[in-house]
Amino acid sequence: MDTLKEKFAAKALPMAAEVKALIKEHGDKKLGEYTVAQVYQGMKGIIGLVTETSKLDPEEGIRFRGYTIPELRAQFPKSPNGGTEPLPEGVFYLMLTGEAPTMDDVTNIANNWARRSIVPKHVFDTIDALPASTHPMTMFSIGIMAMQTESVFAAAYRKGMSKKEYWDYAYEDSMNLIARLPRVAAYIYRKKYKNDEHIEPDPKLDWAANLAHMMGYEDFNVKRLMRMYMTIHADHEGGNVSAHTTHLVGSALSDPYLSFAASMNGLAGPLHGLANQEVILWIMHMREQLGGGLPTEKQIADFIKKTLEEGKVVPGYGHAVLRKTDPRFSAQQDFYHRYIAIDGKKDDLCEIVQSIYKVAPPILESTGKIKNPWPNVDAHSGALLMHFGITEFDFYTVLFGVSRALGVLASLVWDRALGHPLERPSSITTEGLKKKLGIVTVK
Ligand code: CMX
Repeated sequence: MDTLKEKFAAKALPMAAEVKALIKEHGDKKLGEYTVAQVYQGMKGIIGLVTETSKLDPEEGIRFRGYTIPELRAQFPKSPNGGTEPLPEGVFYLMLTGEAPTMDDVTNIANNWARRSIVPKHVFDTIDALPASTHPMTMFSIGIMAMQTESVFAAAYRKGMSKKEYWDYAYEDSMNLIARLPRVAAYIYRKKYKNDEHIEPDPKLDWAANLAHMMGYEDFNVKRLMRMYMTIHADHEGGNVSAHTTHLVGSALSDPYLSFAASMNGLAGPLHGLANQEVILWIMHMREQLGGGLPTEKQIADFIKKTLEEGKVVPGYGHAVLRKTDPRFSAQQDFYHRYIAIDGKKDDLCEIVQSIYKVAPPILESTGKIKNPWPNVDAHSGALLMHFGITEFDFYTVLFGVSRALGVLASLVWDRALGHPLERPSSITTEGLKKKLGIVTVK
């Protein structure tokens, strides 16, 4: 058993017994009540899931096992080669074990993933069989599905594994999958945009830097950005579409490949992860209409109003839970000011992002219906990637997806260790709901 797995078992197995006892003793107690609006409008605010890896506070933003993003960036192990951003290996360690990692822990995971990172040829062949015009997220999801042939969870289930072993095989699949995703993502990138010319992984590089390398970017700042990007997108508690989907599909004992591929289909929606490509498209559209250059704040305000009048959403703004500026947005702003906007240098697109941040919130607030007028993670990420020459914006959600694997797969291993059963909430018809509330409709 590898050391990370041993550590996980030492934490999770006693906790599984504790949770069982908790349900036995307190199972009848109420956690809250919910309203008709919550039932119709996406179950927002209903506590219906247990997720150990992170918790989202509406005012403060995400905490990974208690650590905020600024704390992760300041305190967590960094690349010994002059790194200034946390290594995502450490964030995974934190989410899986609940403990802050040492540099040794991070190095062990990096080596472990490097050993597991070989992607079978048929995965590339499957991606190659798709039309060139296929969206990168579709390629990514199909690539993950093609890799499902490798599932040790599915193979062990077929042989008749005991419930007690579920977490062990879920761990193995999750580690293999995380190790292989950068290779699959980079393959899609190079196939689609770089003449199908591929770059072999460099086993000496950490997970995020290797992704940048395989995509063809050796600039230290791109590797630095990739480490931060892979850290901040990793998890956002359990109810968001990608995390919830992994949990839901996994609850049917679908293996981690099936569960994660399903979650990526959710991430590919424009109200979730695809918003990072939509933000760039929206800004490009605005600049096109204005004939290029840097738009004034008035022009940005007019474009936002026009977007709203046309019944469209302003991408990168709003959130189902957050009610303040997303700290993931602030981390990216900080990255821009720390590493790009220095010595009098500026980046046009990043400057536009800053101007939108000044102008958009009061306009969105004035609609009276948008609950959160502040930017989310997607409002900034594309502009930083564009700055470093990664201009293929329809690929951006794939990067989000590689990162999201860290959180949702750590959670999936926990789900199996804690013995979470099949998820199956009840639904009601509108007629049934009216009857329950004694509402009589006069026709
Ligand atoms: N622009 C325009 N209208 C918006 C809006 C925005 N950025 N955010 C919310 N609204 C609208 C909703 O569409 C809804 O309108 P209707 O009543 O006409 O249906 C109303 O305001 C109330 O919505 P809400 O309760 O504030 O927000 P939801 O929890 O329903 O939705 C979200 C949250 C993120 C889907 C929404 O804010 C949105 O569409 N934002 C733009 C897309 C985006 O950036 N998504 C990325 C989120 C982060 C991520 O997952 O990656």
